[in-house]
Amino acid sequence: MDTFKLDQLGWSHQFQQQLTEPYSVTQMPVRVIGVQRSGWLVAGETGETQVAPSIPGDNRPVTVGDWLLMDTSADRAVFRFERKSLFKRRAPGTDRSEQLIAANVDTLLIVSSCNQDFNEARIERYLAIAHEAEVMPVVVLTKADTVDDPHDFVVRAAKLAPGLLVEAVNALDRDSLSCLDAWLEPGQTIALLGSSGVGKTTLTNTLLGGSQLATQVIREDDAKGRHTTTSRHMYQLPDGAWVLDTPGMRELQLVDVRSGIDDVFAEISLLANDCRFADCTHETEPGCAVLSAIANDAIDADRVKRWRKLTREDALNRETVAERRARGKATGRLYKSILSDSHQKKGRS
Ligand SMILES: Nc1nc2c(ncn2[C@@H]2O[C@H](COP(=O)(O)OP(=O)(O)OP(=O)(O)O)[C@@H](O)[C@H]2O)c(=O)[nH]1
Ligand SMILES: [Mg+2]
Ligand SMILES: [Zn+2]
Repeated sequence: MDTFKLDQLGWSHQFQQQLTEPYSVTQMPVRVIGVQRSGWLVAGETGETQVAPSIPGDNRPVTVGDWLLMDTSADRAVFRFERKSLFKRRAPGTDRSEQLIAANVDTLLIVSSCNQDFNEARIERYLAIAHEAEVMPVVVLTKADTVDDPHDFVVRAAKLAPGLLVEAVNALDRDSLSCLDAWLEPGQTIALLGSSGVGKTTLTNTLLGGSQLATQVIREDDAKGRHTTTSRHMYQLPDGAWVLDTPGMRELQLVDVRSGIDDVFAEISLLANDCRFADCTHETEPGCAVLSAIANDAIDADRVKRWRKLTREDALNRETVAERRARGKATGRLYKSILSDSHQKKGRS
């Protein structure tokens, strides 16, 4: 079994300094490299092992990429280290809880492709998450080999955040991925996020170098006979970096990313400071700096629409369930009073 030096796993002073005393001989920092229902797959100086998915006295969720302190005598995790970075989203469905995607990532590869999957609004969502987590984003446009000229896609993507790096690649060809080598230093962790079918696993396999793909990558055939990733897992590349492959996300609802959104849409959010009203919605208000910039063609009206949508969504998703219920009730009462009011008016007329 492979054993790891901690620095190869991404250990750094940020984690080290969280230890207030030297850990005992039975304690060992480990990194969560896979999350399954049955347990956490962790890697450390003695190799890979599976541990029970819980920490006594700490029921906060753990995600792939997390650092844990393990008690080897009891074979269980006893402490989770504070994270360097965290990606999360609002879970789809009715419970709308927060769902952790990955922790302690150094570089986020936002994977999209040079075809119908390419979607500015979707890339902006991932960018907001990266900016909020203060993780360097790189947009990787796959399937560049399937179009005559990927240049148009690259130009469109590069406009989506100030200074954004965009690379067009063929995920099946290692040479075309050499543009990513700068992010693949030993101990670095890169995560791949993007819709299903864009090529995240293909890219991972190509970086891993052919032979390992059959055994390392957990795949399942979906209904269309397509391979689709069903769990999150980190893989160590031959050069010592870690790649975190994730299942494609159908829906990426943002939560707590207000400052991330402001960074991604900097040209708009900075303008908004000049609006006459502090609570300007940039829709009809007089003295709105955003509306006048649109009128002068200084900013892109479509991008403003997407910015408004994300800002609203973030605010809504930030509400706790209790707040949502309270608002639901209040809205219900409001509707009732409006209805009874209008009945009364009708009654009078
Ligand atoms: N020609 C070409 N095909 C690609 C490229 N990237 C991915 N593919 C193909 O696209 C299909 C889907 O790729 P996957 O790597 O499984 O996509 P994924 O993002 O992992 O999808 P999920 O696991 O469902 O999220 C496969 O048939 C790949 O061979 C590329 O750059 N060029
Ligand atoms: Mg996959
Ligand atoms: Zn305004």
